Amino acid sequence: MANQEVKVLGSWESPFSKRVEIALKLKGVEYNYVEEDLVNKSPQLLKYNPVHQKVPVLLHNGQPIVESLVILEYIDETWKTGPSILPEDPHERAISRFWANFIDNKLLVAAMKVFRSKGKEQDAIEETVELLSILENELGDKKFFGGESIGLVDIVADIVALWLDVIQEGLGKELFTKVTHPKLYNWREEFMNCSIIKETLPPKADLLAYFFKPAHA
Ligand SMILES: N[C@@H](CCC(=O)N[C@@H](CS)C(=O)NCC(=O)O)C(=O)O
Repeated sequence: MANQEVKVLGSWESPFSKRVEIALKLKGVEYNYVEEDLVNKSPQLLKYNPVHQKVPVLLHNGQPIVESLVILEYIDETWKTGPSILPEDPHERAISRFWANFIDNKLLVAAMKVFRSKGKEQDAIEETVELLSILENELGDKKFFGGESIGLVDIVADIVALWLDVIQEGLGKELFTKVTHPKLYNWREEFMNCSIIKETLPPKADLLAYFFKPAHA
């Protein structure tokens, strides 16, 4: 596509923003990145995402698309270069969407309860561990949720690979380890070792410092 302008309004510590950057890089799409200050949101962010006022926002030739899962599908449908993010088969596509929603609407909700209670809500810890086991079961013996290559569920699970690890380390509470969730653990190693993932996700130490600084902790 010639003469196209692609811009991402994002935040360095946001797993949702990082999903969009990973997808654009997988597709080989060049983009301009604008770091948003979420404490002092820019007029641009409020204009382009008036409903949620959140990052990420993808601007494609000036047209805004918001909500990371919606953006990932838009990217896959718009740029046919590079690997497909969703499978071709309608049933497999539906299954991928189901697990992407499971991560955001079940797993993340439970993990946020753990984070907000500073690890004190034992029920939330147990629920998170159980939901991770369900996700591990879905992964089975595959290298990635997408099979041999990274797909929608892998990208959405960036939050599991890095942010959940930050939560467990920051709180000193085990959520998933090599012993409790061996397949998910191996998946994380494979995922974090991909060059695009390495160059896109922030260092764990920076996230630990950010999420466990006195204002948050
Ligand atoms: N469901 C949204 C979640 C996006 C989200 O929560 N973004 C956070 C950063 S991690 C944000 O912009 N927060 C600003 C706020 O809540 O005011 C998505 O998938 O894009």
